[in-house]
Amino acid sequence: MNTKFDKEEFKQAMIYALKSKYRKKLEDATPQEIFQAVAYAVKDIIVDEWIATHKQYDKQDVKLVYYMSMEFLMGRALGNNMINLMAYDDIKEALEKMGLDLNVIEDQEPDAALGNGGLGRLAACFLDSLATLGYPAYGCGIRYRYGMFRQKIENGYQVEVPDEWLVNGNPFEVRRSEYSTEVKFGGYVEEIWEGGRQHFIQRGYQSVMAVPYDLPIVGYGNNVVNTLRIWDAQPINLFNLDSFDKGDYQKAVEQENLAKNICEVLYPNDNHTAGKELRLKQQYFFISASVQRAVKKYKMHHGDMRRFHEKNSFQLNDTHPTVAVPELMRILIDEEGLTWDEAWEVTTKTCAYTNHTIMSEALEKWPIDLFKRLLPRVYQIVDEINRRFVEQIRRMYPGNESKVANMAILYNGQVRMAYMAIAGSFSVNGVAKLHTEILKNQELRDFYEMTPWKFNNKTNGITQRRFLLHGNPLLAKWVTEKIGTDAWITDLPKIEGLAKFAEDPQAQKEFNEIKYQNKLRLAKYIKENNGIDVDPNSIFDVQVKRLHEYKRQLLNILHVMYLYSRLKDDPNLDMVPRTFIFGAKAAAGYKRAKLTIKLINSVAEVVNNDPSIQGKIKVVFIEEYRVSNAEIIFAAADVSEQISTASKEASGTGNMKFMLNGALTLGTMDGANVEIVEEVGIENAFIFGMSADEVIGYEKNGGYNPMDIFNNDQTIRRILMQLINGYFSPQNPELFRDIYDSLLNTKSSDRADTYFILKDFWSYADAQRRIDQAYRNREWWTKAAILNVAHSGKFSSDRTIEEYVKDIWHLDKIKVEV
Ligand code: 26Q
Repeated sequence: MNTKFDKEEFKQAMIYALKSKYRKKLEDATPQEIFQAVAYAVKDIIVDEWIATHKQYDKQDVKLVYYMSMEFLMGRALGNNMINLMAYDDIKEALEKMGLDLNVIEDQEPDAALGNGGLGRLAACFLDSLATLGYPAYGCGIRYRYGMFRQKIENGYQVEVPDEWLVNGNPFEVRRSEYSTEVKFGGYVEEIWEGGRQHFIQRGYQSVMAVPYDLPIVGYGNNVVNTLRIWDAQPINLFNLDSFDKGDYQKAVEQENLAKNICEVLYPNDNHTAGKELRLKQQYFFISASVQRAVKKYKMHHGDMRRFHEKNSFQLNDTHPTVAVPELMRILIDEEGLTWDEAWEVTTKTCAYTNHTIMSEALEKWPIDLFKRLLPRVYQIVDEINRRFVEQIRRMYPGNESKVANMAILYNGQVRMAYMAIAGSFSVNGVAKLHTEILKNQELRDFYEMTPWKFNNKTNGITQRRFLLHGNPLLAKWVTEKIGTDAWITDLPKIEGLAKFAEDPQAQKEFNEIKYQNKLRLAKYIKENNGIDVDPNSIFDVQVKRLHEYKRQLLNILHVMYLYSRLKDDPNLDMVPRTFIFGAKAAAGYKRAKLTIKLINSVAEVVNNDPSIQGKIKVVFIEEYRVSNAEIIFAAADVSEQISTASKEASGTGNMKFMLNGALTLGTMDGANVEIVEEVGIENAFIFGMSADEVIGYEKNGGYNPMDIFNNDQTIRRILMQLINGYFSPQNPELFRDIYDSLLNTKSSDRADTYFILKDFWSYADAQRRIDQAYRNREWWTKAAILNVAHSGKFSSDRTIEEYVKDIWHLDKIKVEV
């Protein structure tokens, strides 16, 4: 687009949108209406490239990747689309001329929060990179009516509020009813012989109509626009049928309810399965629709279904879309007439699986009864996949039934989705080096032994276009000036050119001024949203991510309590003022996580209002952490807290966003932190705590006894006692008892301190002390911060996508001229 932006044309497009959509003149439009008008004008530019891209796919008869995911955490689209059209500054100016402020307009857009956390945001970054690199791709997902709940903090507690992101309509989406397709649930399977072969017919089912909505995914400056296709469910209208009788009436109402429920809401669990029937319905719904469409599209230009995999890859984003394996089998066998062996060959050359977790509570298992009742024909296929897979295990390990127990897809009355994903895929990947090693050597060891060639690593990445160019415009501009090129926008390793300025006094001064401006921007946000004054000269120490015990927000806040106790003992304690910033949503049913939010807010309440500590510590809990405010938060951070129990965080991607914005990592040797340290040097990070091997070693021996620490360590004892003596909750001294118990196991039968918080406490406190010392030497700190930015090149999702393409998808780039 770049060259031919026409301000006057853009203005006319806006005015026309206001007129036709709202019957209004510019001067009478509300901010929301103006946002909509700007979005329509931008969409107008996009659509030409969108059409051209798809014409080019057909012309080149390209291979496609379908990125199948229950989650796409897209955030806001307007700013990102303008950036990728290379029209951001032009549009900003055009709007200024009309007396309009682009920032205010962007703030009118609700986040598209169709995801929980890392897994969903990764999918969004991948779409951005795929389009920017010019690879033919579809994202396939669900158009949830309510995305991730919005978080309110009331009296220190999280309250969940429905996310009505579609109330004003979504200006970028295009409803494609011509691609609607039926998805069937329940009933029974009738087997008949006809034409010398067996046929399987699903009868007595309920069905819904899957209707796709397409969202444009704009590549950066290359005229490529890919598609995120999200499916909505609509009732199939039985009321219109002629054979209207009582039975049909019942069925019609039931089908209407089924359709209403399926896409209603995103499950707000991160790294935890709920095992709810509706969730399985959601999975089959979007997978069946997506696979049906992929097959139909292929058949438009190709005759031989046995070569389907030559033109299509399905990437399964965790186990959530695994039903794609038996669904593709079903279509190939029942509808396309392939033999089992032919269909299996195609399926296992089409599907590839990405694992995002080793947490056992996140492994998806479905009761066989439920699976069979909901998906009777698909279940028959799963049963046969399992029968053949078990046969293969027995051939390979004769007499070794423990191998069958360890690997069977159907076991103990359950369908083990991860095992089905592995059996049905030609590629299985982890998301960071350490994570992939743990999969191969621990969690999925038997599978690795059987089929080592399937396993590979793809270290995660993030898009610098959103998290630097859009989120931190000051730093982005500075980087371009310093290294003399904006090539880093599509080639992040170029940012290495900053390294030579790390010790340059002038560059340091400029860098610090930018960080300071970004801290002011965040301080203003915090003042407006939390009513708390924070000191932009203090160290901004940030932990933002989903709330989960393994991520150890508790370790962070216990350390704040410890620091506070030291300041109470000695108000003149020499320390650099610190602002501890938290942001986290807890799954609605995760009691302990929600109590941890309350604890953070209770500590904040006391600490922030105690004049005796002279403002040396402030604690801020940012309400409603999401993609749009994340951009502001990363830009302002000095310290990036990445403190998961080693081995538990598959990768982490927030860690990369902080690094790119010049924060120093305070972290364990977990997930991608290991590779961050490899790139930036251990001397430019603050590393602490047990290693993954140590943690796994303890776990194999039943854990450790935190009572030994509690009994022998006065300081730790004093802090923990504050959880049960009302120090931070005078009205209810017992309030935090559950957290205390989780660490010491005085009541429950669970193991105590499963996440090694007390065991890592002093190592963490020492790392925090080193940070306090290091920050006093501003030349050193600034140098380390600049080096973090300079060495973040590896962590672009562009690099990750190139690796997926080379090792797994084998796509060709397209070129689009408009
Ligand atoms: C499963 C079944 C039923 C309901 C919910 C779920 C569910 C939903 C979301 C299970 C897991 C998730 C999300 C997992 C996730 O976000 N994992 C993160 O993935 C990132 C991208 O690879 C990694 O960087 C993180 O380390 C990992 O925690």
